[in-house]
This record gives sequence, structure tokens and C-alpha cells, in this order.
Amino acid sequence: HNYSSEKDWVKPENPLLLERLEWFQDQKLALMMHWGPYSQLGLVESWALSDKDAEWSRNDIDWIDDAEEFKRQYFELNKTFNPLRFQPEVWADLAAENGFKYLIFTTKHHDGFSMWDTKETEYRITGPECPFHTNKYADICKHVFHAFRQKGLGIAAYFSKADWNTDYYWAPGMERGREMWRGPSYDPEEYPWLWDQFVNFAHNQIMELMSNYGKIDILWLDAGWVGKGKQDIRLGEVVEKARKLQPWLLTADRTIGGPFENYVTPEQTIPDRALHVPWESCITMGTAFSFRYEDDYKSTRELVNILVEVVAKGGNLALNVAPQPDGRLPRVAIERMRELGEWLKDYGEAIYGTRICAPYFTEDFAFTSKGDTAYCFRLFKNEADYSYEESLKIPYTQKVNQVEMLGGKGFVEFEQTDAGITVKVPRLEDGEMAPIAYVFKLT
Ligand code: FUL
Repeated sequence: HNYSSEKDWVKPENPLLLERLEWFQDQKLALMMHWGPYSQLGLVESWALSDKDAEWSRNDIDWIDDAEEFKRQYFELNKTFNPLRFQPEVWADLAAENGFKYLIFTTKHHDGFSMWDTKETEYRITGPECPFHTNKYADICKHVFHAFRQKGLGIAAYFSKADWNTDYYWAPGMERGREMWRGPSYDPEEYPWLWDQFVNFAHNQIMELMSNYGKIDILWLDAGWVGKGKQDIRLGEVVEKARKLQPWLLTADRTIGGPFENYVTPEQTIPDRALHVPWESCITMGTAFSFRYEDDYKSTRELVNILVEVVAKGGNLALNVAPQPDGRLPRVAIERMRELGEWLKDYGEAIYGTRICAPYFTEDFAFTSKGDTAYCFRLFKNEADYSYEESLKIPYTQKVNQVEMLGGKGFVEFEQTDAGITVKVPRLEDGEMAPIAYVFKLT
């Protein structure tokens, strides 16, 4: 998933949606969460199901030599998914306290397991086979959305158009899990009745989420590879219905371009330049979108560097943190969220509500702006990158009257020439750690 659909971005005509895109661009930081029965496996979300992707997605399954048996067992993970330590208020508190402004939650990933009380399939969290169905929090989406809304965060419903569980996705007699890249496994022209059923099923599920789960800000549709051209899932129809109930709804129909990709969504990557359309990169804190045992996590310094680069290029960061199968977040993930939150308490002013500002992002510097104010970050990518130098040359050529160093350092002396500004940087205080970044407010 790259950002080439930037060129196909269509500016909405509806003034409410334009206003919502401004809201969206103010938020900067989303918490993305991938959670479902697959979390028990500790692999890569649903991908181990796909024969075509076996090489990378099953590469650490050394205990399975029979793919058919594995897929059969995978589809039974609903029978053991029982997240008794699910406490959405704890997630929401942690997110709100640490600077996350909206949530993107997997209502359904490619495996088709629905995390809400859908009427469309038994393969769901409230289904009779799932032990969690008797829990008072069984309708997971409802409780997650409610908890985050209570804390003032926006809500994005991630919904995979691909559904490898439903019969409507497979040609009659074909094995589940043999995913075809464009999905479904048949040509809709050959089986129009089947395709119609699939499209109705997707529409009904989307409408359940739009009707019974409170205010939804964003419909985040994944699997852009389902529904291109003649295989379109007739999105216009369902979005029109959805917007009757949720007139403010933004849609992120990934990599499709056109009227339903209200913003562009690079994945695990940051564009090489500032983009002039609304966008959001989803990037994992660990090595996959869903939970992995003994995972490696990005350092706080790395996370700050990613956030600043994304924001300086005009985007939002959807930082993905994966809950464990029992419903708790991994300890390391919590620590990182807190450290990022600490950093944002000092420097969030230069992040939230900002827009791009030339020269955007250079080797060492990043810029953002808010009205007449510009913010400049001098990033230190590694601790070893940091060494104290009293005077720092900033390549910013607009007229500046005053320079303040955020993080409680106060106003600093500076000189301005045609080439930029030279500021006098105060020394670290005794015991002060090497900073992740200097942040200057240029007025
Ligand atoms: C991708 C999916 O295939 C991944 O599993 C993940 O959900 C990511 C956010 O989007 O297209």
C-alpha cells in the first residue's frame, strides 16, 4: 500500500465533509488496534489463512505441516477466544491521557470474524460457538466505541471488504482460505447471484455498524483489492445510506482513489515528500498489526521521529498497538504509549492542529505551522546523534520576531539572515537526558 492514489484524490463537494477533513487533519495521532481470534495465534492477523501468502505469513509456523488442517483449525479459533480481561475503559484512558485523538478498531478483519453483534453470520463474537458470547461485554465493538467516545476520541470502524469466511466469497465447491488477490474467488459475471449476495452481505454489515453503534467518524474500508472495476461492491449506494444516519462520515476506501477515498492511507511507510491531500500512515508499534508473542517494539525515540516526519509531511499517524488475546495491552506497548504521551505533553503544541510548512522535512529538520507561527524540530534519530553545539542554523527564511524553545526552555537569542536563523541553544542542565528533538516556536 503506497500513496500513489494521491493523484486520484477527489475533493468532496459537501461542505460538511470538507469541514470533517479539517477536523481529521487536526487530530494527527490515532490509536489503531487489530484484535480478534487470530491474536491467540500470534502470527500476522488473518494472513496465515491465505495460501497465496503462506510463504511470509506462515513462516514461523513450524508446528504445522498440513495447510488444510491448519486452516480448518484457524476457523475454529472463535471457539477459544475468551478475552476475560477485556476492559475497554483502560485502553481508552491510556489513549486519551497519552495524546491519541481517535481510534481505528478492527470490526472485522479478512478472516471474516465479526467483533460485533452482527445478524449476518454466526462467525462472530456474540455467536453461540464463542465462549465470550455470555459475557456482559460480549458486543466488543459497542463497548470499545463507547469507552473511547466517553474520553472524547473520534471513532473509525475498520472493516475488511474481503471476508474469507462467508460462502458468498467462494465459488461453489471451493475451499475457504484460498484467497484470490482481487477477491472473490470467482468472476462476478459468471456467478452474478453469488456476487449480489456478497455485496448485500457487506452492505448489511456496514449498515449494522452505522445504525446501532453510535456516532462513527470514519468508515475505514480495507482490502481495496476487493471491488475494483466490475467487481465493485457498489459503495456509493451504501455510503449514501450510511450518511443519512451519519452525515459527517468520512470514508477511507483504500488505494481506490475517487470519491470514497476521502484520505489516502499509506501502510508501514511514510511518503518521501509532503502530500497535498489528507492522508494517514498506519504504522505498527510492534512487527505486525496483531499481537505477537515476544514481539519487538519500536523505541520511543523512533516513534517520535516517525510522528514528527508524518506530521511535517502533512499526514496523521495511525499507530497500531495490538491487544493480547486476554484483552490486556502488552506491558511494553503501555510503556511506549506513556513515554510518547510524556513527550507530547511538552511538544504537542507543535503537532496538533498544525499544517505543512516549507521546507517541510529535511535531513535534520522538520517544520509545521499554525497561523502565523511556525514550529521547527531538530530531530536526533539516535542518542549518539546528539552532541551539544551552542549555535544551531535553521533553514527557515520567513521573517521571525521571536524564538521560543518548547519544553520549558523559554525564549532564546537568535539572528536572522537570508539563509536562515541561527539560534543560541541553552546547555543541558545537570542530569538532563539527551533530547529526542529540540522544538522551536518561531513567531
Ligand atoms: C492491510 C491488511 O491486509 C493488514 O492485515 C492490516 O489490516 C493493514 C492495516 O491493512 O491491508
